[in-house]
Amino acid sequence: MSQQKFNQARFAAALLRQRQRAGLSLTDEMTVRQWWQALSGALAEMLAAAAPAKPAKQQRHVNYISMEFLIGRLTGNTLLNLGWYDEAKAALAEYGCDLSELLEEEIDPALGNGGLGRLAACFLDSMATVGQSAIGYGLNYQYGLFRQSFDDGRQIEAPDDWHRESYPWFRHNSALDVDVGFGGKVSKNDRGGFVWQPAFRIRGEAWDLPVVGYRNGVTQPLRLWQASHKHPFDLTLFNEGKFLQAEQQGIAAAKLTKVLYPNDNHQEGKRLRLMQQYFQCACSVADILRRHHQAGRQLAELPDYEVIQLNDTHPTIAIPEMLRVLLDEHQLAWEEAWAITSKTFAYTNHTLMPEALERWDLKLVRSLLPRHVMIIKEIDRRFKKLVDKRWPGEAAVWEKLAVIHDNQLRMANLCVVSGFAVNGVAALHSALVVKDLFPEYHQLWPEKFHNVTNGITPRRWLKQCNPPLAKLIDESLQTEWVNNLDALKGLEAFADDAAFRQRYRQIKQDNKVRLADYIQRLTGIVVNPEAIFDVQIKRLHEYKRQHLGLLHILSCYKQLRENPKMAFVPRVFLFGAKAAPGYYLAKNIIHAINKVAEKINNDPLIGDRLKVVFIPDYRVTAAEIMIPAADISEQISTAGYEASGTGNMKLALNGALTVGTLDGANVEIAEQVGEENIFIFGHTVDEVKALRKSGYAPLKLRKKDKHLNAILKELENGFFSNGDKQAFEPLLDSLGKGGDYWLALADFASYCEAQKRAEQLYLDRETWTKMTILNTARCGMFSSDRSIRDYQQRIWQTRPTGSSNG
Ligand code: 26Q
Repeated sequence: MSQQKFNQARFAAALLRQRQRAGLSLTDEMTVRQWWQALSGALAEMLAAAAPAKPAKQQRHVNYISMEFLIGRLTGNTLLNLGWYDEAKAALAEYGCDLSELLEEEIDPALGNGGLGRLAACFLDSMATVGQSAIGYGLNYQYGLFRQSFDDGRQIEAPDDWHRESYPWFRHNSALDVDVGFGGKVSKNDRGGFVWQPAFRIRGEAWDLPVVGYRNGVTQPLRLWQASHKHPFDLTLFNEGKFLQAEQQGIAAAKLTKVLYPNDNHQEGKRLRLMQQYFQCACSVADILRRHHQAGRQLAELPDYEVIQLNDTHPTIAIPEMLRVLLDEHQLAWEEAWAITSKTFAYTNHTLMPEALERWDLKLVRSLLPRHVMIIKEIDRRFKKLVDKRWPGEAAVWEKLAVIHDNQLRMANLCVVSGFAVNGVAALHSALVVKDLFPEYHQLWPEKFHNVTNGITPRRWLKQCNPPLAKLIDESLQTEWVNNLDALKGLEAFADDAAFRQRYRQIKQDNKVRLADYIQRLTGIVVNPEAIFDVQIKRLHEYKRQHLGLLHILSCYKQLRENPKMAFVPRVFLFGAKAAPGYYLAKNIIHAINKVAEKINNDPLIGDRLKVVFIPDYRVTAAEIMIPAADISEQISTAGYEASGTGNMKLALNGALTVGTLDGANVEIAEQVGEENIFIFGHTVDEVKALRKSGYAPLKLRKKDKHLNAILKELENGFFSNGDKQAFEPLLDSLGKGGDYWLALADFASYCEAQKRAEQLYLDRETWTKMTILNTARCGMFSSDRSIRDYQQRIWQTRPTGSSNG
């Protein structure tokens, strides 16, 4: 398909309709926000009228199920992908409206926690762009990820009511409503089959957002399910005079999609979360089968036409749900139902951390989903036969591989056993998935395991967030690169061109000034745009080691105080991070960074040589301002724990140099940009394992290293906390008697050394600029278009034959 042309007359008519619907006939009385509403509503209307894309021949349709889609602002991005930006700008100017001002009105739909949710959004953009027919299935939370503010440096959470009721991009299609059962019991029917009689039902409403491909005429849906009740109001109760109770069933049902759980890489076995998972899966499976039937196809053909990609284990329950529908509603035999299911599902793993691997209490699952537990037991029973044959008499192997163990349901195991493909999200991570997480499964089914290295959409993460750099690339390459990111290779030749370097450097500088303004408006802190902008933006987690960053800052500060005349390249350390509200230690780290920042920023002896800024409420929109302005990208997780990372890719693409460990996709970034254009430090995965095995003792290390000891002392003795010696106790304990599990102290010296190297190089402006240009030029492989093509080749387009089990 080709690009849809902007039709001025249709646009004007749609805009007028939107305004009339909102009762806004007088344009000069409209607020900027109302203009944003009208514009977005008009565009949504025009897109809804467009014909849906048909899958290319021989292409399986992708159903991407994810509990999170961190889409960010939609209006500007959609205009950019449509190629209508300039036309819309001109059309609005006639009403005296400034498009960019209007786009700032959009609130960020924060329907995700971090990397996994943002990846899902990048993938939707890329699937539409490369012509992969797809639908995203998620949940329409009323409250997205909490809003963050600080009180005396401590994180405060507030609900994120993003006003989904009036979000102009939504289209509710009531023809797609689904009813989802919960609880109740299972009985037998007269044909010997099982019948589930749920105790109650909740209605799922389909709320669609359009996903627009880059200038190719493709629009496909992100379908977000929203819970409601069939009869939100009980008229019998109302007529009996029980006015309050009459509304209860509606309120109870709507609770289900009230709020996104704010945990990242940590599972909590909450009943409501499980209900969310099942609700989403049941709605999505019903929708997939509805489309399949509507197309006049047979059930047995399902895997020929559809693939269901599970974004981590959160939607695993879709597997037994598919089996239940096939067995109980379509009366298929187990073998038939299993053959279909096990050729349809594929699973992406995003973490190796034990606390993030989902396990559910079997009793809890049974109380909500009695029939599903029966089905899972049958899967497990049949699978056990296979394991017994392969490892006769080895109880320990079965203990590891069983889907149900110790009255717990292990979601990852269920995915591996029931799906036709499993993939990790970076080369190193995928290798560890095989080696450390699923070695026996790999022996059973080596062909199931794949790597697909993550990617990011260059539409949002370069063209939209960094227009001056995009323009420079346009002018230099004279070719469309944003949907062919390998073309950036052509920039290598310009790295030796002094005039080009000057322009590239100036763009970075302008972006830094823009960020400095933003910081001042937001926090009142004045930063020096000539300083190195050192950026660590990601969820707050011990394994990501924001506290290692903090130790380095403390080290710089101490050295500067002891030796005020020392040669020191001015630095601004920027953080953006939310901690899960129940993650006590993570919140203590935020507090520590903020208190240290306060002291340093107000120290007259330091001036603007050192500043520390913790940007509150980090989210997609903040990332879009910070990333283009970064000089240094902090990717300093303990090796083996960051599955991939995607911020690392966004920053490198925008010309920040990485200071990082050999973890996740950093390894591949180093390969691409070259060892000489990145600052690698710290223990490797194997060294981490060896160090722990040999009995790592952080307290000994601290004793030996006087400087390290001194900076930790200053955290202990109240120097940064108005004399409060307990303020950072949780953090200090974790680094001391807690054993420093994440090896912050073990990597400290090598980290400081890498920082020193970076700093020295920064002084050599021409070399530094050259390195940053080479980073941009060599990041082509991190386009999510490439990731999607890898999924197509390695996973989605294969025709799995035969079932793997039972
Ligand atoms: C699970 C159960 C109950 C409640 C919450 C959760 C939950 C929610 C979110 C568990 C994990 C997450 C998010 C994980 C995540 O974002 N992982 C990141 O995924 C990125 C995309 O692949 C990687 O780049 C990151 O390395 C990885 O940490």
